[in-house]
Amino acid sequence: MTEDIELEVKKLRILTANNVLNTYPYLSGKLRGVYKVCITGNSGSGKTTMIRCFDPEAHGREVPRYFYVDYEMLKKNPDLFPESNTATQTFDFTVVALLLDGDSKAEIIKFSEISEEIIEQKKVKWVTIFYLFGTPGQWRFKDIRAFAERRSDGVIFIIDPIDSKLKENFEDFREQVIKNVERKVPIIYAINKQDLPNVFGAKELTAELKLSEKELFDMSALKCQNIAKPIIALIKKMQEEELGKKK
Ligand SMILES: Nc1nc2c(ncn2[C@@H]2O[C@H](COP(=O)(O)OP(=O)(O)O)[C@@H](O)[C@H]2O)c(=O)[nH]1
Ligand SMILES: [Mg+2]
Repeated sequence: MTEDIELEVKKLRILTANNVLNTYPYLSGKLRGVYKVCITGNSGSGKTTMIRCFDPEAHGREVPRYFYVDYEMLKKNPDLFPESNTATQTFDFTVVALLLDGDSKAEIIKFSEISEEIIEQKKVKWVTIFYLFGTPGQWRFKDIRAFAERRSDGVIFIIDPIDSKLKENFEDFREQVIKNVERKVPIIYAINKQDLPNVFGAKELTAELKLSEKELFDMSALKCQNIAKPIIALIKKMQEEELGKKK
């Protein structure tokens, strides 16, 4: 079963890469793959905020975070729920490209901004394209989340350090993600909200969450700080596994 899925996914990625090369022939010899990556994690962890750093227009449909909302009251008190008034109902989506130059300097840009001039100007050697799916984190939208996570090639898992049930939520949620992806793929974890004072970071949570240093990163989606690092680490892991260095 998993083998069939693996083959089907590979076939689809090859077809997509060929389509990309037909449309952007100047990427020939530089394209390192076209992947589906999902950015997932519990509701309120910062998925939408992170994706907007790459593409401000990438967001899906946002709905009131709570069922029973008095809109009049909310209008008068916009900070009533300081942790955010809305939650993602569908999913956030954008296409980005990771550019690597000859010195392995990495940069992520919106794919729609790519051009032959940029590739030349930046002396780009390798281009990796990602379809980024930001999932809805709320339980009531779990079926839409399953769709957004389905058959991803890699996962960025965002952790909210101010979640009072962090460990429990982390384990439950991860179990669902692995099930939804339908096959074993690399996962990189990012502890968000590092701009806040006195929150746990990767240093404190590595052992607690039974992860290794290499798969856990600190970031602040709000300030768009360190958001490329987890993605670059994910690519590296995906490509290493593809080349069969690790199983
Ligand atoms: N302080 C801080 N707040 C953040 C950060 N990232 C997201 N938030 C806030 O957390 C709330 C939920 O963010 P959102 O991106 O909607 O989370 P999602 O449910 O995972 O998509 C919003 O009020 C964001 O402004 C961050 O890095 N630092
Ligand atoms: Mg969201």
